[in-house]
Amino acid sequence: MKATRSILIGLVSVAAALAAGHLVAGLVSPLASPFLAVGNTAIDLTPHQLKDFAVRTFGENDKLVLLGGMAVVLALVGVVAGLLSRRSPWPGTAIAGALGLLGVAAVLVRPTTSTLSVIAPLASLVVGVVAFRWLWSRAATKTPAGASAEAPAEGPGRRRFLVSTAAIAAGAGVAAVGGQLLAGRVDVEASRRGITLRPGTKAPEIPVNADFAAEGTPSFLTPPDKFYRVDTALSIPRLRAEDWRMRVHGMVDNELVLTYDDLLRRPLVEKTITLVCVSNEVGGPYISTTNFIGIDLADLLREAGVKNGADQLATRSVDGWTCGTPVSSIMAPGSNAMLALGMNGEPLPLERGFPVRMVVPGLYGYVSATKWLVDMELTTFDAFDPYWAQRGWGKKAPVKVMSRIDRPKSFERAPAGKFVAAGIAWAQHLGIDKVEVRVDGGPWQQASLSTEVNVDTWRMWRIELDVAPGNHTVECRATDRNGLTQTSDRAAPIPDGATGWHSMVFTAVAS
Ligand SMILES: Nc1nc2c(c(=O)[nH]1)N[C@H]1C(S)=C(S)[C@@H](COP(=O)(O)O)O[C@H]1N2
Ligand SMILES: [Mo]
Repeated sequence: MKATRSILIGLVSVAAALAAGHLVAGLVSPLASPFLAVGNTAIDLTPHQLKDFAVRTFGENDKLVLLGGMAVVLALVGVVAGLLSRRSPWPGTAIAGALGLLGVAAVLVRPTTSTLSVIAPLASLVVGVVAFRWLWSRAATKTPAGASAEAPAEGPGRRRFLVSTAAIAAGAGVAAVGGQLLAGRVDVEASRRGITLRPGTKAPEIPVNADFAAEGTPSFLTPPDKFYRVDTALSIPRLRAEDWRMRVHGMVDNELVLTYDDLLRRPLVEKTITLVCVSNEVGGPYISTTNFIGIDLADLLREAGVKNGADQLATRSVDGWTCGTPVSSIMAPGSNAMLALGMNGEPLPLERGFPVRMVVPGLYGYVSATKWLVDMELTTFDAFDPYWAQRGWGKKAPVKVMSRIDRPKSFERAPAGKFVAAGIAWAQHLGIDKVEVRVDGGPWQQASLSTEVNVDTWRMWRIELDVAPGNHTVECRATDRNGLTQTSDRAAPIPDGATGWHSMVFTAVAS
């Protein structure tokens, strides 16, 4: 068989297999799509250094890059399967079967698998093998022993082969689009649009001097499109508020099952809170602030009645991500821990965890901020390791006191003389006492701080420096309300947050 023909068979069969699985998944459960399941499993198996690299390099596009890369690899497998099958259909059949089994395995290991989910990768397996065999038989004509298995280059055989291939390719296209439409048929946007949140207590107005945005700091409240995003979800879960249920169970006196309406009947409060990710290197970008709207989480747990000894609240998202939060951090007076339904005056955007997420000030996001939250189990730290703990990160991770320089920018060139440096600092849940800055290892000078909004948010600093022409290094360090000054010891983000002083090199130019 001609190489072009065998390659075409391989490619079209892979496409048909993927599309069939995607279509069936659209019917039974979107997360059962073998393509997405393999991608999600790849994310879970990726070492964190590679994950960090992917996020740093591709930013919010990291997941698109992963899906694109998978598509390229699958296409290559299709090409190889085709080329190996020029004389006999068996190598390609075996490869199609193996790919199918990989899809089945990926769906089976997903935490969201139901019995029904397995139908989707099974459909891929069957369609992949059958499409391959059928196209192969159309391309090859029965020839007397000894002659090569080759359809005539021209004539009805060739036409028949091309028509069959085109039909399968078109069918794959329709199935893929159909699967996508079916997966999106849950009209979560309409569900979200139908909700109005009216908090009984509003967050206080942000004072004008809460940031030094004119001098290079971020604005106090982060605009929605600038808010950092970190999660393992390859496709954003689509869960309607009407369908949302959450069970509070485990070591409790009264098991609860809550609906979204149950939450709306409770007092809604609005609070200004900063969210910060443990993956930040010193000076990193994953920190943002918003007004969250939600209900008091400690009240809810009191209603469930936390049994003695339950020290961990294990939470799970609809796509199977898990998180463990110290019960004591939630129950402490003034913890401000909440089940958030909204931010920025609106219901949560889908990528922020619609319909319900958790927020606990003072703890990094991976141990507190479960998005697409659907399950709460009171347990112990001994009994359960959540997602990131299983991957070597700390089980407990209070936010460390930290400061960052936003101006000067790295290797900025600025006129010599008066220069205003500015940045942010945070000691969440305690508050910032002071920020100090030094130039070229000189004496520490105290920066001015912005008006404090509350101890659960970041605080901005600025300082006027006088710089001679030449290269300079600026460093900063923050001190929290307990008098603890940020250590200069450098630590990596893993296991429980980076430490060290942020520094910036810039050039002052004689004017
Ligand atoms: N379901 C789910 N929730 C999650 C995560 C996740 O991967 N899945 N990541 C957590 C991490 S590591 C952080 S830092 C915050 C980030 O929230 P954001 O994306 O809204 O900024 O969400 C947390 N909640
Ligand atoms: Mo994070």
